[in-house]
Parts: sequence; structure tokens; C-alpha cells
Amino acid sequence: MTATPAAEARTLLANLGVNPSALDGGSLIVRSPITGEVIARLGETAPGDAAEAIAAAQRAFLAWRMVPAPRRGEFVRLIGEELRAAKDDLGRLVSIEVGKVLSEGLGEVQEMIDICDFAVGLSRQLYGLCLPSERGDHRITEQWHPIGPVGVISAFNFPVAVWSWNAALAFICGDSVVWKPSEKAPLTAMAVAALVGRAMRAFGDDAPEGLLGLLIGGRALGGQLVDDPRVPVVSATGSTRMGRAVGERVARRFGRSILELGGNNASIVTPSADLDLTLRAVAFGAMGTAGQRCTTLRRLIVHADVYDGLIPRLAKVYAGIRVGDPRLPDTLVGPLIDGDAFAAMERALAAARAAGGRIHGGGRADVNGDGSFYARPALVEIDEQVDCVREETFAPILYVLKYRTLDEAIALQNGVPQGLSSSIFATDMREVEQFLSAAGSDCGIANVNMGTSGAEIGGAFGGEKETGGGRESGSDSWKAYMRRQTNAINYGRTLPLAQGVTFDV
Ligand code: UN1
Repeated sequence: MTATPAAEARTLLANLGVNPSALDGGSLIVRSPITGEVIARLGETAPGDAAEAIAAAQRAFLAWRMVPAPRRGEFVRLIGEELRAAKDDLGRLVSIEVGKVLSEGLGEVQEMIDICDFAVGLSRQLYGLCLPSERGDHRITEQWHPIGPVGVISAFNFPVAVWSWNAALAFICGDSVVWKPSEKAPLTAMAVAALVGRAMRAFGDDAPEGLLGLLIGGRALGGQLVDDPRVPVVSATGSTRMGRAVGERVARRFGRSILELGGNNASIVTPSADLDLTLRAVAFGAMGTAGQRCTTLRRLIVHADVYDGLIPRLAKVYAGIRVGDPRLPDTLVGPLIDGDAFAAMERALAAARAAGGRIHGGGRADVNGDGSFYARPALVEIDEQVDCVREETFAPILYVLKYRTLDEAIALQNGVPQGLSSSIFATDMREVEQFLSAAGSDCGIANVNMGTSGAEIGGAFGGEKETGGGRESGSDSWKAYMRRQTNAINYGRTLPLAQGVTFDV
């Protein structure tokens, strides 16, 4: 490998249209988790400038809402074109900034392209309903209008894709966007903002300035979005602790929040499971992205009859997993984002050990020196769902529990505060259907014969309980970015009142 991550990142940023003079001299230090070296020192957005970005987004909204929705779709199509052209560079920059392996960095950009395509089609389908009226010569319709600037607070682990789920929909819905990316991953956000700027220029005069605002810096900037009444919708991705604060504050001013918070996702392995397929799915689900997806598989609930056929094989896969520099083609598991993440993993493993857990793997892998934090994924056999199992630790730890009846497995699966994703491995359709039934998984996502992560953009993405209840991306998630208006229309010459009320003056 010739170029250092920092040198490479700077070349990529220049290719992507980010002004190099923006990368030095500021107080926000951005490191690559690949080596821990500093890539950039960014200037942070001042509170007054953040307020101005919100004001500009508000002005942009007033113009943008009048642009026909299919024309707004054309703008998102142009963003998709920019992303297609930039996929290799942006995907690599994602890998360098947050440490995911290259195919996952590229996959993240593909996810952005996919949601752009989805949104383009949707721009001709923002449909309302036509409802029967109880009154003669009346009809009732429902229509959806743009709502205003949408605040997007994104996390480091999907630094650009999750923004695109929100922004592609917001843009076609007639909204502007103000984005506060994670302070651990602002560079990819700056690159995306540059691409959007190019799409705006290609789009022409009816792309108003301020359509996308970018706030670079810490938590207080997110707080400005959360508290500003000009921002009717705040979409936040991150920890449950963060989401609770965001949700409460946005609710206090009667704003709408879309929360995508912690997951503690489980898969149930039943006696009828295809174990070869299960093994591969579990490996990707639990160790992919170094365990740093909100959809990462964190708990494996295995039937006693297949436990001994699966777990020793899985332990062998764990022992052989290639942890290393994510830019190398053979690597499957890259670094954790930083030392705090590694310390949290160590704490969780210590708690698991104290609770009687039998740990395979874990510990620090020696890659690229002291400034980076590569962890060996850990498999933890444990008898009960103790506290550390019920918490989300954003690291590659997979807890394995044994069960005997499907009812018991589903109770374990649901017996955590989070409710994002889940899956079952089974070929017995009765067990599959029980898992998918009203009495089955309580999660927003329930998969069959696959892991818990790696959702496509076409479905609604999000989860229940402490995951926050929000839905983003596909299906009818777009409705959260618009306001609904019910229209009762009287085309007759009399004025019948509903519910038979009379009021003759
Ligand atoms: C996240 O971790 O915040 O389903 C999003 C998945 C990805 C998105 C994850 N498509 O794993």
C-alpha cells in the first residue's frame, strides 16, 4: 500500500469536489480508524451560521415546494447520476473515514443510488386518497403537501447512506434538508454536499440555494435542529440515549421526529434450519462492518438439538476471520471506529465473563499500530440473557443462547428493550409463520433464512420499542416527510351537515 489513508482521503476529497482549503486549520479533528492518523482539521459551523443555514433552508423550502414533484424527482435523478459517477471514490472515502471494508463502502454508495432511483419513481406517486362522503354532492380527498426543512442527524456507521434515505425522499416531497453528520464522519458528508451542489447546478435555476445545508461539528449543532420550530421534522440515527433526548425535545415543540436508534438483533436457529446457509448468514450478520451496524446480529438463539452441530463450526469461523486493513481485498473485518468503541467491547466482554459467559475470540488484533483499534470478533456462549446481553454494544460480540421450544426462543428474542431487526432460520413453515405472526417477533424487521442486517431500500426501515419507532427509506415512509390534508368538497347547491346536524339560520 503506497498512500497513507490521510493522503488518499485528500486525493479522493479533491476528486469529489471538496475544496482542499476547507480541510485544515479548524478545531474538529477527523481521523481515519484504519491507522488513527489525522486526515483533516475542520472548521466547525458557528451557532449563528447554523441558524442562517436553517433560515436558508426555510427560504429554499418556500420555493421548492412549488416546483412540481416529478421535476423535483429530476433533481434527485441528477444526484443519483453524480453518485454513480463518484461511486468508486466515495465508496473508498467511506472505507477510509469509518473503516468499513471496500465492498461495504461501495455497497453504501449503491444504497444511496438505489434510494435515488426509488425516489425518482416515487416523485410521480405521492398519492392521496379519494374517500366516499356521507353527504350528497360531496367528495372527500386527501392530499400530501411538502412540510418544511427536514433536519437529518446521522451516525458514523452509515455516514452517507442513511442521509440519502432521508434526503432523497425529503427532496422529492418538496422539503429542504439541513444535515448534521456525525463528528466522526464529516468528510464523506462534505463530499456528498459537493456532489449535490453539482446536481443543483446541472438542474438549473429552480434549485434554490439552501436546499441542502451542512452543519459540521458537535452535538450542540444537532441541538439547534432539534429545538428550531422552523424544522418540522427531525430524523435522527444513533444511540437510544441520544434519541430519547431528541424525541422529547422535538415533541415539546410539537415537531415530528423519525428515530432510528439502537438495535439488539437476534436470530433464532431452529432444528429445521439449513446449517450451512445459517453459518454464512450469521458470520456476515455478526461480524460484517465490525459489528457496527444498528442491524448487526448480536444474539443467536439456537435450538438444543442443533447447538452442537453449529456452535463449534461457528467458533472455527470466528477463529479464522480475517481482521485487517479494510482497504485490502482479503479483509472481512476492519477496525472499530475508535478507542472508546474498543473499551466498550472490553467492558461488555468482562461483564459477560463475570456472568459465566464462555468467550471465543475477542481482544485487540495487531494491525497498523497503536493509533487504531482492531478487535477480534467475539462469540460468547451464555446461559441467560443477563444485562450485558440486553444492552447494545456497538462492536462485534455475538451472544449465543440455547432454547428448547419456539415459544421460549421468541420470548428471548423479544425480551430486550430494543426492537429493530430479527430473523429465523427454518424450513418448517409452521415455525416460520409463528415467528412472523402477531405473537412472533416484535421487531420492525423480521427476516427468514437470512441474517438481521443488509436490508434493501425498498422496504420501510426501522424498529419498535427503544429503537424509536421511525421508518425510513422504502414503502410509504415518504409520508413522514409530508403533511396530510383532508379536503371535503361540496359541489352541490345545498349545505347538508355531517352527522345529520341541523343549523337553520
Ligand atoms: C444502520 O446501521 O444504521 O440493513 C443502517 C442494513 C443497512 C443499513 C444499516 N442497509 O444493515
